[in-house]
Amino acid sequence: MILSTLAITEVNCAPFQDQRPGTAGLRKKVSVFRQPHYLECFVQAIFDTLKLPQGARLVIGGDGRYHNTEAIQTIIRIAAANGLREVVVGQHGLLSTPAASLVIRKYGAAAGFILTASHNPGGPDGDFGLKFNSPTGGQATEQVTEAVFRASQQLTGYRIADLPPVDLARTGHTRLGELAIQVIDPAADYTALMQQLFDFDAIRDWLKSGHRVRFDAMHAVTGLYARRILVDLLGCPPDSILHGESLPDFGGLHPDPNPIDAAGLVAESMRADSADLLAASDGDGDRNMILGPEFFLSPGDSVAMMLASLQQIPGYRSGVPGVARSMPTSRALDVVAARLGIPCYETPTGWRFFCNLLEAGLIGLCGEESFGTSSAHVREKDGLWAVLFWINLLAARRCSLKDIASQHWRTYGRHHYQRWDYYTADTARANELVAALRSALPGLRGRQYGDVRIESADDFHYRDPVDGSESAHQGIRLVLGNGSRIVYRLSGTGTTGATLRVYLERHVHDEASINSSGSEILAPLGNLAAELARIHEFIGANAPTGMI
Ligand code: G16
Repeated sequence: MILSTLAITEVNCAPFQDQRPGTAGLRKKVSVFRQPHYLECFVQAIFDTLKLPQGARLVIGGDGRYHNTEAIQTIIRIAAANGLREVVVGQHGLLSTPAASLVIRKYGAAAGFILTASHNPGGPDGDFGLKFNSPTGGQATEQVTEAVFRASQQLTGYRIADLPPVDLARTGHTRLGELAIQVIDPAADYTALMQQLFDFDAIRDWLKSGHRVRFDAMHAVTGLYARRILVDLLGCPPDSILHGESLPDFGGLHPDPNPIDAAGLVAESMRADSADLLAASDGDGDRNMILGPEFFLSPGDSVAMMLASLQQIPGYRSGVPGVARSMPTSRALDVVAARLGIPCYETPTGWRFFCNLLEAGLIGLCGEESFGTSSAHVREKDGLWAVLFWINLLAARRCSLKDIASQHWRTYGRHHYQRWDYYTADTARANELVAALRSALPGLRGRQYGDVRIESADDFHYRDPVDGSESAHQGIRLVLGNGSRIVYRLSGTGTTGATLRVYLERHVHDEASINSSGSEILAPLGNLAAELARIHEFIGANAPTGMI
């Protein structure tokens, strides 16, 4: 159908008051996003804020969750009504978050819309989400997302073009009047980049010599990427991929790659016939969990060990100028960076805080406790990239994951690490708990608990070294004298209630402590953390609702 001009309708409606983006975009129940005008208003608030040039190019893709394709059609119509003239969209509406970041950069887009609620459950009763990225491929900054929120509160309506649905099933170029649409293969650019970064020949040889990989795509977006890379190019048998079909409700799974939600994979890793590397990714493909036979690699260790091993990976042989981790992430990375004599930046939780550092060339590797790791190859965290890094490293080192970790700990000491989560439906009480803890900070400094002294207690405040922007109240941290640390913050990704996250860490050096279980080493610290924050008193919890 050829349209000569776009017919645009101005729709008047009342603003929504709950469109403040969280840690990574706006996440709500599907039913909230499906309310009349809800998505439209949020998208209009983004365009009002970004003020993109007329004729600009937009990238759109999502993790395939329920409501993905309908929302894409709506966004295309609003984009057209707001002057955009080129849209690049993944086939079937799919783009993993890291692939979207790459495509935004490669196609010189003015912005990207990524439709995902990440690891949150999908389906009609699940969650939906939308985040928008800048031309760098990185997530919008906190300043921009706050400006969008303010715009959303003042909105009086939105503009929408009268367009027929775009055929997302076939790749290629089409035009709808003045709007040019390109439907792309979601995996092509990403696969080509992975071939440049990693030694595919060495991996193929390693696999041919009998080593095995098992990848759980959790019925989310990475199935198609994993098939293309692991099966088609590297020669893994097709049954190496578990839950490979992308489904709108993720097959009822909770697509969160952690030992609780990917318990099946953990069980496989404990079997005598375990694969050499087992891994999982999340809804939108930006998270990763890495396991070996009878071995779980904690995310903080993973990024530290990557830094220590860069020389083994073709794309990283020239090293990195610096590294970064989010504040609650284990300080294992700091220890390796110090040994290498490069800076290690500490940022607030949220991948967007790494983006300025990456863009300015200050860092080349970064990671988070929440199963996120990546490098300067894109501006998002990247699940499959991390999996390929580890496969490449195993192929280069020709030893087990456990052996690599043991050697690392003998060299740098081990950071035992756990996160204890406390969910409550009562958000107000969770906020009161944090406020009370914040006011107690001055009194906590210097206090002695048994043989441990609280050396410092503060509320993390970040000043971006690139643009000087400030972010306050980014988590409460207590640094203790025996190499321990406790961090508290409220999750920014949930859609109901509140989750208090308590991050526990202890750096140990002696052989016996290195080989002890994290639970044993960290239990006293977790109990002290609960006591100091008066968790039972505020939210009635006697024990964490989840431990990772
Ligand atoms: C998002 C951000 C991550 C962040 C995580 C924290 O992850 O992209 O950078 O570490 O949230 O989650 P919470 O606020 O719940 O602790 P994702 O994978 O959900 O986009």
